[in-house]
Amino acid sequence: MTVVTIAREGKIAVVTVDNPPVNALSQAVRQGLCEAVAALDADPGVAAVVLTCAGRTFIAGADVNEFGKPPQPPHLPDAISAIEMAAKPWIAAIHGSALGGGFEVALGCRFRLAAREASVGLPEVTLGIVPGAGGTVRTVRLAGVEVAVDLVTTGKPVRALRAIELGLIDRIVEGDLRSGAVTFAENLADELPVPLSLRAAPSMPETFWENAEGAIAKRVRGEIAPLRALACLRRATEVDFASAMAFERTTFLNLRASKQAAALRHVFFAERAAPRPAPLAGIETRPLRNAAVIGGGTMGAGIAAAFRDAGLPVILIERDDAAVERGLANLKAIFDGAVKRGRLTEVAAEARLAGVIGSTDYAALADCDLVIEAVFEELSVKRQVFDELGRVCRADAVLATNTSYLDPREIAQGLPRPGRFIGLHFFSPANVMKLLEIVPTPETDAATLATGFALARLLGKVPVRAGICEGFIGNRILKRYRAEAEALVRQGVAIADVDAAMRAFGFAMGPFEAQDLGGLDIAFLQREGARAAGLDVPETLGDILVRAGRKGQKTGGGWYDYKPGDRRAHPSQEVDQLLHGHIKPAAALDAAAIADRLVSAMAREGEAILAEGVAERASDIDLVEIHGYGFPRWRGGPMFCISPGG
Ligand code: T1G
Repeated sequence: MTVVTIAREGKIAVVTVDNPPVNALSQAVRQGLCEAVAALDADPGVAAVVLTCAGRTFIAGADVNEFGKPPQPPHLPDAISAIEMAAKPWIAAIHGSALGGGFEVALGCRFRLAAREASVGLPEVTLGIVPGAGGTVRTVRLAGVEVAVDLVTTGKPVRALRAIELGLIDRIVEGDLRSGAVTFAENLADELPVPLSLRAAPSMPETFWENAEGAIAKRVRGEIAPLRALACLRRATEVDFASAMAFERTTFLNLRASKQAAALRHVFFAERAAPRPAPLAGIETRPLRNAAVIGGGTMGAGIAAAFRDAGLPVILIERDDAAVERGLANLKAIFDGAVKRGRLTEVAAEARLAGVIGSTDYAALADCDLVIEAVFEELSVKRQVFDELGRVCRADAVLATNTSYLDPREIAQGLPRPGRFIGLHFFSPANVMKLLEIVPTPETDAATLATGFALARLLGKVPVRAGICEGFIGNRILKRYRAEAEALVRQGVAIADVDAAMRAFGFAMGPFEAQDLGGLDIAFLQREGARAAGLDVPETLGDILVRAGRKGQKTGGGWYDYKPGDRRAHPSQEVDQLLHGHIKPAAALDAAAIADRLVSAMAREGEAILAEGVAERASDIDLVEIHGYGFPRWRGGPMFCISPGG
């Protein structure tokens, strides 16, 4: 298949890249571009060249599938240099996303035009690398250092309207992009902009670089690429173009072979595989035009907010009017918070809330496509809800539970047409956390399961299918992680050392700090419930603390002490006294050994989960840990960590 074609519109040549699905810069595309430069330079009838792409997007970057292989010529920097130094000016016409190598190609063009909905970016750091074809060197020359630092070290793409403000593109084309670009090319001024490689680079004071480095180091918690990208940007302002390109390329090739890059590629492909499980290909999903949530507490309100963010009209059901008011107030607080953080305008927040109807009447659900309950984690309470839903909902409505610990089969017992029932386990805050554990029962039919995945795509969630066991995938591994952390403390390792080790590993918080934030009593009540049910559940160190009234930050103390109004954790003498006799004398263990011990324990539980078929593939477990439990993305997940490449 020819991936690069040339067409003529008068004296304008239109070069089209057509390499589905996202026009990645495979060897064939690079070859085709180089040949197009040579052919068009040699054609006296051509005055200028428009570069466009077929399909849904402009070039989305280098072909990530080629990363594990030795680079094949023509290399991208050379292809871009050929475009930049071509005798005829090239104009990039961008639709969809111009990302990574795709934006670097556009930087090699004399002009960058874009459709209004397009976006541009250099997301290489999200793959553990840096731009490898001039992204750092040309962007500082095009848009200045501050814009380049933000674009390259965060990896966040920029929408066209913002990109033009930042000087990253020259013009937004309304209407048909191709004809707009051809018209632009036909009317070029005689004097063309100087190619970026020939422009001087701006310089910045030492303090700028020191501050930038400090801010990035604080944000990335051990991730390498953003700081290496900053070093490339700095070099681009301090040496000539060729030397800066060489430095960038060396950095790129060096990082491409790194463990962090391998981990981030693993996550990249895992995230792309997750929303479309092969067994569900071709299965028709049920309609998702509206939804309802039973229960307006923290989880219910968060789920309703996620539905509203996706544009679904929502009915919120609560047991009485006062509870309905509280539920709506919880929702309002979520949207107000988004306004404060600049994520929503006031008008948008009002529209979000206006799309929610609060009610106590289950009859209002007669025409709902999907209903999810998020009521108290008590079997009898949940059963009552499904008795009502079974009575009022349509036969083809999807009925879901947000339970995190109960057995969905028991919740669905007695429900008419159980094929429409499924577990959809959201994570708090449900409108923010990306993970969605999808838990079918043996009765769940294929259409309902496929609809669960369709809902995840609609909400922008990362869906992972989980089998039924206590805690499904995520909470089961969490339980193992915490038990292993406690085992270290029993061995004499300091609580603060365990937390410090996991922060150094890349987590935002260690296991004990996280429990103090969430509350030690949640897991305690579960264990007490199991003990009351006659199960032999050993006493944990956490139980000792809860029995002493230490439930975490909310009681001023858990594993640590907290001063009123201050969330900083302070080692606690009372904890030392309470746990005295349960822990061995102090034992030193270095941070790497602690992290290795805890991550290995998570991975072993993951292996058991895989062996039992509770998870379908190891990468799903990694996605659960990364998108639900704060496992550092650049580590790839516990299963990746124990894999040969990890
Ligand atoms: N290479 C190879 N395959 C890619 C790809 C890429 N760069 N990007 C996407 N795909 C595949 C993906 O695996 C999936 O395949 C299909 O395309 C659709 O993707 C030198 C070295 C463009 C915004 O980081 O952000 O350039 O599962 O489901 O939601 O400096 O894909 O169907 O078989 O994500 O519409 C930098 C990565 C590379 C962009 C489209 N570029 N891609 O999102 O579709 S590094 C990136 C994306 C680089 C240079 C360096 C998104 C998208 P399958 P999708 P989407």
